[in-house]
Amino acid sequence: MIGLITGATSGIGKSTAVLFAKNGYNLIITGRRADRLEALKKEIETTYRVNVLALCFDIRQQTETEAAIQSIPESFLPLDVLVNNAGLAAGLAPIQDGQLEHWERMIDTNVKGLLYITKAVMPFMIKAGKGHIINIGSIAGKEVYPNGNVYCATKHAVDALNKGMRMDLLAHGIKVSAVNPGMVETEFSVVRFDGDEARAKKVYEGMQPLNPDDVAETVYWVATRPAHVNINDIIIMPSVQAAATQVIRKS
Ligand code: NDP
Ligand code: 8X3
Repeated sequence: MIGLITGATSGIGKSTAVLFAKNGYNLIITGRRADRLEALKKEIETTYRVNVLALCFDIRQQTETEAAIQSIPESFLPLDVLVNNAGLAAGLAPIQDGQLEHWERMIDTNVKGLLYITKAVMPFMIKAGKGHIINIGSIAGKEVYPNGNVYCATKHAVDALNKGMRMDLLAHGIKVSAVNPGMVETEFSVVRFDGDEARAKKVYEGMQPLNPDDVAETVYWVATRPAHVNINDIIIMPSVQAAATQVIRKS
C-alpha cells in the first residue's frame, strides 16, 4: 500500500506518517521544511523498513505542486491513500482587525493548496479506478467561533469539498472521507500566533487536548475499513471539549 501525506513535517501529519509506516505503508511525505522531511524519511525507513519519498514544496504554488506530483516514480504509484493534512490558522482576531496576509495565507493553503494537490493526484487514482482521499477538516469546519472567521471559512470550505469530491469521484471507485479534530496540541497554535510560544501554550492550559497520535489513529482506522465501507465524516474531540469554545479547564 502507498500513502501520500501532506504536511508531514509536524503534528498530525507526522504522526500519521509514522503510524502508516508502522503498518507497512510505503509513503510519500510532503512539506516545506526539507531538513525535517529528510530526518523523518531516514527515521521511518530505518525503523519500519518501508520506502519513503520526500517531496519538498509549497502547496500554495500550483506549478510546484503539479511538478512534485508528476515527479513521483512508477514504484510509488498508484497511490492508495492521499491524506490532505497540510494546513494552518493565522491569527485569531475580530474580522474588522484581521490581517490580509493572514487571510490570504489561510485561504491559499487550506483551500487552494488542498485543491492543487488533489487535482494533481486524482488522475492517478481515476486511472487506477481506486483510491482514498482523507481530508483533515476541523471542528472549525462544523461551527464558527468568535474571532475564528476566516480560518472557520476555510475549514467550512474543506467540509464542502469533502462532500463534493465524494459525489464526483463516486463513479471512479474513489472513497472520500474527512476527519475533523477539536483541539490538538501541535505546532498549530504557535503558527497561529506567529511564533508566540507563550500565547500558544495558554490555549491548552488546564485541559488535556488531543495529541497528534490520537488523530493519526483515527485517520488510519478510516483508511483501513473494508473496501465496501466508507467513513464519510468523523469529529474527534478532547473529552473535556464539547464545542469549539466550550472547554472544561482546571484552574
Ligand atoms: P502543525 O503546524 O503541527 O503542522 C502543519 C503541517 O502543514 C506542517 O507539516 C507544515 O509543513 C504543513 N504546511 C503548512 N503550510 C504549508 C504549505 N504552504 N505547503 C506545504 N505544507 C504546509 O499543525 P497540525 O498538525 O495541528 O495541523 C495539521 C492539520 O490539522 C491542519 O490542516 C489543521 O488545520 C488541522 N487541524 C488542527 C487542529 C489543532 O488543534 N491542531 C484541530 C483541527 C484541525 P511545513 O511548515 O514544513 O511546510
Ligand atoms: C483547529 C481547532 O478550535 O482552533 O482547527 O479551530 S480550532
